[in-house]
Amino acid sequence: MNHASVTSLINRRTLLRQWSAGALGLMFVSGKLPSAFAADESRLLVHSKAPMNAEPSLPDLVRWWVTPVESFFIRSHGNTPEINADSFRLSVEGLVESPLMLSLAELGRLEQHAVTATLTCAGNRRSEHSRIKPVKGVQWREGAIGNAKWRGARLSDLLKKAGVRESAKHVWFEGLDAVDDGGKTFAFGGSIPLEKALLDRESSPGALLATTMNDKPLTADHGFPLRMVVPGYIGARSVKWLSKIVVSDRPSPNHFVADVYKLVDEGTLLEVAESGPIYRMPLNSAICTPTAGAALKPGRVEVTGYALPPGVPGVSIRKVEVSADSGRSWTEAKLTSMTSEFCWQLWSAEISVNSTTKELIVRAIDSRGEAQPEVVRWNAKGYLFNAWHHVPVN
Ligand SMILES: Nc1nc2c(c(=O)[nH]1)N[C@H]1C(S)=C(S)[C@@H](COP(=O)(O)O)O[C@H]1N2
Ligand SMILES: [Mo]
Repeated sequence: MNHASVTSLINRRTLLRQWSAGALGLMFVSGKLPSAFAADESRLLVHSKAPMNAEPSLPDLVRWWVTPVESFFIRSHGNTPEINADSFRLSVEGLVESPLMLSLAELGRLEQHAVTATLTCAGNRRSEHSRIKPVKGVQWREGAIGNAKWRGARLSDLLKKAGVRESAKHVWFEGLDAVDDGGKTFAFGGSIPLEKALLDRESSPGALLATTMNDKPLTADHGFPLRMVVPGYIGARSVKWLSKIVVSDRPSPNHFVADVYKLVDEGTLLEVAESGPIYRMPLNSAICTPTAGAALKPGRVEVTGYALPPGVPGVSIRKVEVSADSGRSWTEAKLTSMTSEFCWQLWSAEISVNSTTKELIVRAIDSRGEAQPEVVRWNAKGYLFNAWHHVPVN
């Protein structure tokens, strides 16, 4: 079977599944792709519909500390599967004493925990890498980030129930989607070190098996009925449509762990083989208002945006600084939201601009005193862009 027919088969299967689910019948008649309908596109800039990749505008993004689902970016590599919650099962296997096969009701009987945590795509701000030298992939602006309240069982509790063997070092996740890549079709997968999975803190579980987002069941695009949420890590480790957990002595061999999410200069096979998977999302910040190209009147201007702590337990944002004179002087921003180790920090600053002001710049400093880098090394896959954010203004 060639690549194109595999794709059309998957689309057809998805269509049939959704058709039989009944809910999207009218959309089917209108002839559009169902994957596009699960999202409220009116508030998102859609990079692609199949797979669904979309981000909010920056002024919309920082309107709330907890991002409404309608303004939350969507990053999917394959179809958005329609899953029957009644027949859904999560399997837990590998290096465990008792493999498990759990329904959603059974998962719901584990102690439930809520956490507010920010999810950021490793490719957030990729378009800025591309300005240095073009990078393939979704050209994300600064909006592939969102902060939501998630609820569900802790991964650590599930692993305790299964009984982790002594040789275990990593936990693999696998979704129910079908991704086409390099002529093959397979499920998206992720993997985290066991230590991270067990690192429950008062403010946050090491990793959560989330069934709700902002107090409502997950939407199809965000992983219904079950997804991982791994606070502090790149979004790719928070596997959606989660159906399988494997405990192992090594990271997952899934393409998205073994090959994709790595920092490489040119991306040769050797370089990919020699570098490890990315886990943490580093310190970052972005100006969200005013937006690029805004016409500013000389005088005081309010600048707002977000800053992201480095995903290290106990480390939060200490300071955010804005400059209107190419970094010669800096104005300290007011932190306008809650401060939490795995959540973004919203901020606002009043700064003077004049007729010579060409751009606004922001940088963040974390509670260890580490500052966001002024420049960042270009990498072939366009990940982890976290240089000072520059916004040209008139
Ligand atoms: N099964 C599955 N899980 C996935 C993905 C995917 O394509 N398939 N994309 C990952 C990536 S790269 C990111 S950034 C986040 C995005 O989550 P969201 O779409 O809910 O914002 O989901 C992750 N989990
Ligand atoms: Mo991502």
